[in-house]
Amino acid sequence: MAISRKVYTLDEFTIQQLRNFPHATGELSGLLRDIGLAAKRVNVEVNKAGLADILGEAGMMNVQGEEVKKLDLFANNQFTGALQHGISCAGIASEEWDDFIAFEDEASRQSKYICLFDPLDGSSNIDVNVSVGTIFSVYRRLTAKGAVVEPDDFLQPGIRQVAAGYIVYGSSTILVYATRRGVNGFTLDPSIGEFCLSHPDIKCPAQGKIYSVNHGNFYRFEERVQNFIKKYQCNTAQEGGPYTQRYIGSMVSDIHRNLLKGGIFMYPATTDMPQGKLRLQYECNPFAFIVEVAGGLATNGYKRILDIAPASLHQRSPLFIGSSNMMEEWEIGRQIQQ
Ligand code: P6P
Repeated sequence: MAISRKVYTLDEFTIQQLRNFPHATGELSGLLRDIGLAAKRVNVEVNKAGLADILGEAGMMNVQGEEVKKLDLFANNQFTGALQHGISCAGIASEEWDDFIAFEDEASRQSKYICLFDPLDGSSNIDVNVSVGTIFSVYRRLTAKGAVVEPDDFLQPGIRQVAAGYIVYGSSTILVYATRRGVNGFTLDPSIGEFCLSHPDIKCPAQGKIYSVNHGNFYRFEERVQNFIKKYQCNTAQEGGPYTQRYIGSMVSDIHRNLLKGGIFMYPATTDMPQGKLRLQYECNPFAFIVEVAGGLATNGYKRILDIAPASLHQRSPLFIGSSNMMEEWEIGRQIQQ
């Protein structure tokens, strides 16, 4: 009797992918399983945050100079712990930790991957029930297997990512990850506690009607950015408009929406943050990898995000990311205004 089982769990899907790579060791499947486990634990706390004493500030500042929320700490510990207890990761770097952490046990030192993550992005939205998320990147280590990882392992350009993904803890909880073979989304089924394939082979529409930017920064943007935004505010149907502005202050949700529906997300440099606000290693690179695999584009306004050589772990970058046609219009607009 043929077993016609259409629904794949995350584990089943990643193991199926192994069949396409006879020499694969299954380490990446293991690492993604560990991330999925931590995400399930964080999801429980995020969804009851209003009830448990896990809301509010933890009474400390992180390396970014930001107020740390109790859920930030919880999420950071869950992802660090799940990857450390697994055997598929040699070390991690987190937006919440000052420096990278090497896993020095023998099994972890034998792993060929490292992971960087923002454990809970948008956490300032938690107390008001706006969706928040986790963002992660996976790289092959540069140092030899068996050795303890070193700083350069964590300062690779985004083009060297093996995989990247995010989790949105929202109306439902979805884990989206990309390898060079494609982008796939898995929605958490609470009845079985498994992430199940719900968005196979995600492609970013080449054109969209959505632009996402914090208009409160408008007069702190460069003039060419202001002109580009005005175009979206004025365009008629004949010029590809009318456009709609959508921005909820949680990039995981903003970019997830634009990835599925088409659109452009911008966090440009401002006069008070000339390097931009978003972190290159923890936010810009993972999303740039995901969106490019899905057919979109991502730049810092001048250069492809994935080609930037990181100089420091917590380096910031301006970010323009989304539908290829809209990004190319931006590039053309930039060149005309130069
Ligand atoms: P602003 C959240 O803190 C975050 O890092 C992103 O998730 C979000 O897109 C951005 O900052 C919001 O920043 O300055 O518009 O509040």
